[in-house]
Amino acid sequence: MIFDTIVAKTTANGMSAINLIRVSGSDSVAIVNQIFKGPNLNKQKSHTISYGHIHNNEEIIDEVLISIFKAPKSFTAEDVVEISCHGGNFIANEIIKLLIANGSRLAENGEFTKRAYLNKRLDLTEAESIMDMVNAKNMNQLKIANAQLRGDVYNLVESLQNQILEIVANIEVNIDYPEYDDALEITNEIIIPKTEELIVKIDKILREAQTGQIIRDGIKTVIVGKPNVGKSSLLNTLLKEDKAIVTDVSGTTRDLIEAELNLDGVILKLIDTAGIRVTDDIVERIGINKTKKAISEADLILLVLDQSEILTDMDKDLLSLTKDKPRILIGNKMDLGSKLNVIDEHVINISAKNNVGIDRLSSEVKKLFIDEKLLTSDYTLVSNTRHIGKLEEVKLALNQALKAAKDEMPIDMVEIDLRKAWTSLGEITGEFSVDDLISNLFSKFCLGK
Ligand SMILES: Nc1nc2c(ncn2[C@@H]2O[C@H](COP(=O)(O)OP(=O)(O)OP(=O)(O)O)[C@@H](O)[C@H]2O)c(=O)[nH]1
Ligand SMILES: [Mg+2]
Repeated sequence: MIFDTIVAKTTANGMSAINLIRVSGSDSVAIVNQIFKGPNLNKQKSHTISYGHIHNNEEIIDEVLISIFKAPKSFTAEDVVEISCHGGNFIANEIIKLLIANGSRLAENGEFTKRAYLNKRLDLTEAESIMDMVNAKNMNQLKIANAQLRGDVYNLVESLQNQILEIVANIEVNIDYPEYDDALEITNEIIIPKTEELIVKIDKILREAQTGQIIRDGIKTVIVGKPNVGKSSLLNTLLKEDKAIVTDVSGTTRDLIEAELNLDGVILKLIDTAGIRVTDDIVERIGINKTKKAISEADLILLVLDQSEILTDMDKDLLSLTKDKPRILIGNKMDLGSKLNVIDEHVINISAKNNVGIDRLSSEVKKLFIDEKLLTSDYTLVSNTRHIGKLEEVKLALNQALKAAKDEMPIDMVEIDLRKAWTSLGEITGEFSVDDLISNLFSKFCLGK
């Protein structure tokens, strides 16, 4: 595909030693050459670097290095020129202005990656993984992003698509070429076990995706409890910093306090909340409402109780408010004794103030959310919410195909649902056109000879 030539600064704004400006499109080399004093760029080979200066006909703007990547061996699969200039926004902006004046246009957000996709250099999952790589904050996140960039999700989806295609192709051949007796006559009896097998596979991928998603996006963890029980102290101890104000006055925390914690490669998105109680204070009441909303949106609740007191009505309310959520009960202030009366749920005893028992809490969180086997394996983890949503659609369509087959519906009715499953899979990678399906389909058979 031929597109116009686009330009953007690829490094972040602000002060730095170097900036990188990327130009992509069939005119990129010629455009840069017009504002470059140095070797003639039009004559340079691909994957070479040239030294020289960018000028505006009157002044030298900067001393630069120019890297040339000729199509298709470039990030976008088009001719790409990268200008390494000096840092600071002024120089980069001047160079970009010159590039625009000479025939390129400012790229939109993500447009280089979009071109890589449109030029079939990357599939959608690989394109999406680039953002995940940039955002990665630990090794596990990076591992997932790398696997996706390597094409692991693509391969997984393609293999599922092929299994469906085989059935669909066979059905089509049965219908269109009844005289072609080399092709297996597909019946509902054959479709049922094949579809069941696919559903089992997708279920497994979806189960593993939960871990993938947690590694990618973190666990939204809300610390709740009655006032003064030590919620903010727990936040601070977990973070190893004095993030939240701690006092012995009930109602110290009024607003939500958010922080991120890396727990051995698993991100906890921690939220400290206002202690819940009945109050006339308007600010505190708003805080308490926010706490309730945070509870409803949480992946995990850390419900803090006070070991030094017996269970109060407020504790009981909180126990019932959070009963349908994944939660961990924490008995804080264990240094002050254990008066907490029986709860028939496991309570982890800690002292937030004295940093005791925090390891036990960490391992409980991991036990609840992380399948250790998955963390250490190289298994492809589907982790992107969009991919998971599409896989749910695939599962639904396959279940409909299975039901139709079991109800002994005509085979072309079953095929409709199978095609739907195939298309939803294709939407994950961006390869879902019916034309592709048809040409794939017939390439599997040596028909028309
Ligand atoms: N003895 C003891 N005191 C603690 C412990 N953890 C917290 N405290 C004390 O309990 C008091 C309240 O602590 P906070 O962390 O502010 O409690 P909170 O739950 O955030 O309170 P609100 O924000 O008012 O809802 C402070 O005086 C802390 O020093 C502990 O493990 N042992
Ligand atoms: Mg607090």
